[in-house]
Amino acid sequence: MTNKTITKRFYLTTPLYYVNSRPHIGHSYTNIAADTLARFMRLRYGKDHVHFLTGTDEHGQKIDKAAQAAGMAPQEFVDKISATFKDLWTKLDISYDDFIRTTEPRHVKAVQAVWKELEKRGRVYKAGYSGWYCTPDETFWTEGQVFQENGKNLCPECKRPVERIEEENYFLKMSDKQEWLIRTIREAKDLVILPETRRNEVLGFLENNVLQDLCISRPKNRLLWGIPSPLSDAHVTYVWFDALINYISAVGYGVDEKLQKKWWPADVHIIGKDILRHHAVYWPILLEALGLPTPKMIFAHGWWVQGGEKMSKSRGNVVDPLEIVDRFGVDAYRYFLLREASFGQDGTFSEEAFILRYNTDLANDLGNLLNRTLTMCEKYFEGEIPAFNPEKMQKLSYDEANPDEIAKLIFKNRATLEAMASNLPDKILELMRRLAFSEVLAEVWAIVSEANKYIERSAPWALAKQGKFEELRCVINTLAGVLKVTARAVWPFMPTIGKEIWTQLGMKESIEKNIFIKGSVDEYFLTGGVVSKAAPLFPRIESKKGDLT
Ligand code: ME8
Repeated sequence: MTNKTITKRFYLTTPLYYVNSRPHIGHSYTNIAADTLARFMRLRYGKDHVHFLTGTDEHGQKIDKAAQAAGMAPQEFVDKISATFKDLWTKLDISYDDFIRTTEPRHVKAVQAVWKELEKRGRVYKAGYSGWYCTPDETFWTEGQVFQENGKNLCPECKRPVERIEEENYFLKMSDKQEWLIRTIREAKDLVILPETRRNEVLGFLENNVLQDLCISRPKNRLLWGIPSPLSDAHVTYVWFDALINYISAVGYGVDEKLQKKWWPADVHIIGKDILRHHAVYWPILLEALGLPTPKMIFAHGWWVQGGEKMSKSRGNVVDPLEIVDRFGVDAYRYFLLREASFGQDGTFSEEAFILRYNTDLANDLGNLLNRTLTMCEKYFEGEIPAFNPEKMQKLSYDEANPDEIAKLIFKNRATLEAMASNLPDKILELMRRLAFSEVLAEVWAIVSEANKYIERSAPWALAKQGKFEELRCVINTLAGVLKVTARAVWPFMPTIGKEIWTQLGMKESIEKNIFIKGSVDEYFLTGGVVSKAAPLFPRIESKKGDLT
């Protein structure tokens, strides 16, 4: 999404989540971020020009084992868990365009077509494999990569025990593409990796290691739960090789060339930093081997941690999104995740931090601004936002015979707020190019808090008492203007709340309209309109320690 990569269509993806257990905060974080970006891009390019893909990763040893532990057949098990992801996305307002499951026939066909294409291009071969396998990460490791502790061999990534494997497998050639990949990542033209630290991490890995060829199969006598290899009756596909292909199988690889051309290459793969290497090393090389372009951007965000450790089901330190949503609402949850941690950095989840943000940013700053504005419309202007005439106010403020210092100040502060609002769309655009969600929200809140200060400084209740109605009009119209821009700016982050503010302000047109056109928000600072009665958006919450975890 650098200037160069902006086109009139936008394809974004999330990882496909393993269905060995129910979704937790971490999974919801990636999908909320992707959803926000998708909504934002739809405002700019139009609904039909954005394709937002998510889904579930359903093969492999880990899922096979989980199904066995649950006493269920794998297919029955994955159907059940995949549905819990879908349900959560509905609950969290995730507006995906497509949900792909790796057990679907369209995916299976594409994976087999990829195998055949690679064989045709001479990129795969069969050989004996001996090494280590980490089931929780579904990752192969060499002798030198695992480490020992208390007589056990452990995975270098997740520090859990690995198992010894000796078997015949298929491999994808990697090392001859290493130089090409280093060059491509360095140039950052066709493939941008963000944040910068992650890009450096990948380059460091590529520059200090000779790439091993990637094992892409598992023998059927060890594992049946996989996509059959079209080259061998005795093998199924290695789960990571199968999973990565979803990004092209969902847009018609091997069956619909026109559709594939429409969407591929993806504009951004949003992932967590745990799966950076698979996406930034194996995936581009696989695509290059197929003769396809690489994704334009890979953004690897940070982790939600608890007690200093990554939140994950196997570590038993996860927070259930549904529990928080039931208590505090979907939009507060979406807001917290995207505001609390800068996208790319780790974040610490705690109930205290959640409640603090809720009460401060949502209840006090935004909720009160709306409440005070609507109440004043009700009290002083019979439930209407007063329309505003700049000329009258100009005259009043600068009347030389009778200078009105208060009017002057109110008019000047209005101009500051108007300028902030009118610059906001450009600022947001710039920040969204780097997926800087938290910084976007900080910009919006800067204007919200300036508007709250405007109320204090202008003391509208005193203006009313003194009969200064032109000034009062100016203040209230300005506040409503700020709120209209705020509603639109926060809508991709908080779709329900954005809409709620918008309709309470009496706005009739759809909120889903492009505000990223110069001058498109200026009219909000002139027009009036009938508002609804104030109803609190975010009732304050009293902290009850230790409830969430
Ligand atoms: O890796 N904090 O699936 P997965 C932030 N199937 N994000 C987190 C997180 C945390 N504590 N925990 C998980 C897989 N995530 C493969 C992917 S893609 C072709 C195949 C999020 O179920 C984050 O996006 O383990 C991370 O990359 C993803 O969930 C891993 O999900």
